[in-house]
Amino acid sequence: MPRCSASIGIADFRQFLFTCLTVAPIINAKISYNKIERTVENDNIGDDSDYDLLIICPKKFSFALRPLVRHKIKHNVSTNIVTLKDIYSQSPEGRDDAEKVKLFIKDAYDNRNISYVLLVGGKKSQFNSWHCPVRYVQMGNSWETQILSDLYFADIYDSEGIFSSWDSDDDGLFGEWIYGEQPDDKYLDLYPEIGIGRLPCRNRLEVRIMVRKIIKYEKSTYDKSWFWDIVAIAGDTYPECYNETWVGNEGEYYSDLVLENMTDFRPITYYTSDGTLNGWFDIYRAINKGCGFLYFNGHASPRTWSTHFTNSSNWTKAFTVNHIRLLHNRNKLPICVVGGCHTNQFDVSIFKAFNSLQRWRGEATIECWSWLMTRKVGGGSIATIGCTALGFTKEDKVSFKGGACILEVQFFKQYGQDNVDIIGDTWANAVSWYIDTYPVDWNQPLTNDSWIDVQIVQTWNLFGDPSLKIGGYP
Ligand SMILES: [Ca+2]
Ligand SMILES: [Ca+2]
Ligand SMILES: [Ca+2]
Repeated sequence: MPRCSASIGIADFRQFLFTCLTVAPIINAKISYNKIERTVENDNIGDDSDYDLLIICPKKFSFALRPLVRHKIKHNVSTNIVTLKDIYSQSPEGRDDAEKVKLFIKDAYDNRNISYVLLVGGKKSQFNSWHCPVRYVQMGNSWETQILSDLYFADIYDSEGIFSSWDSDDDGLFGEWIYGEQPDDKYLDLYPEIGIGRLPCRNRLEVRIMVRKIIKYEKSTYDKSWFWDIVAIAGDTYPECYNETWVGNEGEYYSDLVLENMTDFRPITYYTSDGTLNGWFDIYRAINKGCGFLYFNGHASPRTWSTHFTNSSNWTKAFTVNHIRLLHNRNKLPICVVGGCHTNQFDVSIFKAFNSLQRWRGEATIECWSWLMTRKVGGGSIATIGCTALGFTKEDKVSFKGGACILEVQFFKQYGQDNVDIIGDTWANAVSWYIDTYPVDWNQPLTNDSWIDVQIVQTWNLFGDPSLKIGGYP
């Protein structure tokens, strides 16, 4: 049972009305901008210079990103913005826009030695087209036929040094592997060569919000006392009353592992087992106090997160997009890692309210849970990592080993124990560790364990700047 909670929470239609009525006033009331300088600097790197961070965006967003470029350069992260129009003219051999982008990233990796790529662009408003290309992989199962994967853009080469197209049968469909069958596309490398993050912005306003948040975070977070707090929110993810092998409070078990790896931090737990987690209000209060890290382990949909009380079919009161809109932790912004399905499913749309199944699944929302958390004005997070699709755990595997939870724990180990403090590296190292530890058998005859391991890394998306210095600059 993947960690999905589509049926929980407040009625979607109520949310539709709520968002229509409130989202615009909230934005207007709380944001104020420094006037953007009209002097356009030449941000572009010389013809043969190396650089660290490649920002890919449509032309309409490039001006709003210039303050971020200047900030990055000031902190010795050499940065280059390239517009999609330029990419399409320079990588015409790609079979579709996403492959053109990936080939351009490959070229920048080969010739400019880049370490990070930031994709800026999500859906065009609520419509079914994109500001910046996405890759859907065809990992079909009974819930969803295809899933969004930004790992595609980061896995440039396979182990033989050959371009990793994720389309081994060359039919223009990528990462094809229907659950329960043999894969059509085999031997995807999956190891990222670079750190990748996306800001799925739908308009210039969201670009400006994120540029402002990132600059402020990197400039003002260093050595602040609130940064040294880590908040973990969990319960009994899989109640034993449903299955006798689901012993104990799984969410709390993995949260404890996370906290053990964050030895320099003050642990703050909200657990159902000790009565500290009952519902959204506990979470709302905890986030508003400000913390450096925020970890959820439970069940979710694109618009809600919840978990179970110990060995109970009852849910905690869901923490939904409506509650995120009310957060006011201001500049005390955590790195947020979410255990649960679909929180990073950024192809949601309010128009999905017309489809009862999509509405039930929580896809009828203006923006997904994790993107709202990240782009929230006046609070929320600075970066959010979670699943774009179903988030499978060891409970879904015949081997009863691995799963998304242990990948999440590894992210915290990479930072807390191994001091990997650029978030794109922390993300990439965790993904690589997972594939090392649970190697994919592309010819697995009997179980779907390898299918699950592939999906786990493919869906694990970072919303945020991959070159973000966790904890800010001194
Ligand atoms: Ca294919
Ligand atoms: Ca690779
Ligand atoms: Ca359990």
